[in-house]
Amino acid sequence: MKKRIFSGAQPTGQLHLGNYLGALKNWVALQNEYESFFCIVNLHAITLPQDPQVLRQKTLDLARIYLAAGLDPEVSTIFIQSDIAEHAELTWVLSCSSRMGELERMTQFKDKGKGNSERAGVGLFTYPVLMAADILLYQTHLVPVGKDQKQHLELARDLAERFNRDFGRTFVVPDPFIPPVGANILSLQEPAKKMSKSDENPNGAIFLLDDPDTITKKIKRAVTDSGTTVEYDEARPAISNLLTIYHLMTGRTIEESQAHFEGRGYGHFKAELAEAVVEFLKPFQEKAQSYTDDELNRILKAGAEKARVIARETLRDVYAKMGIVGAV
Ligand code: ATP
Ligand code: LTN
Repeated sequence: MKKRIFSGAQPTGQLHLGNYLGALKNWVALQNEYESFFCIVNLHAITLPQDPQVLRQKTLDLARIYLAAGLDPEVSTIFIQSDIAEHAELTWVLSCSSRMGELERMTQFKDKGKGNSERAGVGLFTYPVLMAADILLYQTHLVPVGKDQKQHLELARDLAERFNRDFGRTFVVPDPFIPPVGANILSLQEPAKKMSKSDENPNGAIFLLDDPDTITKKIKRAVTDSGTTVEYDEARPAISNLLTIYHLMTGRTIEESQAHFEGRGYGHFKAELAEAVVEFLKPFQEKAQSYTDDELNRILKAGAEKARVIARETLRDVYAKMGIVGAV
């Protein structure tokens, strides 16, 4: 039997190169080797306020991005989180065994709640429990994510182990898959932070659907460290980040890339990097335009039907083990 992978992204903002290089690229690379589930996590999206009209549109747009990135609906199960009610149900169960202290330690809650727990939404606080439910429902072995999700994955493992200890073996304990390169693409404007779709400054991120002009401008404006050589050096995060992107876009190793730019300045490097990103995104953008809403809805419906069978089976087992029985 193939092992399972599960991952997801939120239908908020626009997906950027960080999301692609840290997550989607690996989903595509792993999809054939594993039994694969990729979810559009719209219930996570509402942990911050969303415009209903926009959320509806972004949900379908994210399916477009998944397919354009190379997820194959014949191979992978692609679905919308809210189509499977079991995600919300298992969240309740797991929240009863989660501790306030362990959720308070989650750095994303501290960041997104802006350190003000008096005003932060409860959904933002329990967000990692919903994420654990997503993963554990499908008896997932491996979860390909970017580095920022590592702590959430540890919580999912702890909750699985706790439940297995208290009620007998029920959940597979999932492992994270965090790529050695690309798991933490940095903002082009503030290289101390990760590239993020919720960043107030849109110049910090290259969005997957940005046009060539915008991409070129953003790269030209990207901050660089003091120094002039195009070299990978942890003490120079800005240029190292750009070089990492170049490496991942072109397939040239970091060493080959350094050799290629030896004796040339930042200006030359940035022009070639912009060209590489534009070339890389062109076929992706063409593919993203090619799906009709009907096609997407058909794929998502078929995905939900497959996912539901497994989610039901897991939740039934959970309830049975806990003595939760209904009258019907
Ligand atoms: P953002 O901070 O950009 O709003 P998010 O983490 O809330 O992003 P999701 O769409 O849920 O956004 O993330 C999808 C995937 O992208 C996750 O696996 C996450 O770890 C990964 N990811 C997000 N930002 C980066 C980044 N800068 N570098 C690498 N991977 C990233
Ligand atoms: N929290 C994740 C998105 C997410 C996810 C998941 C990722 C929700 N459920 C399950 C992997 C597995 C984020 O990237 N912001």
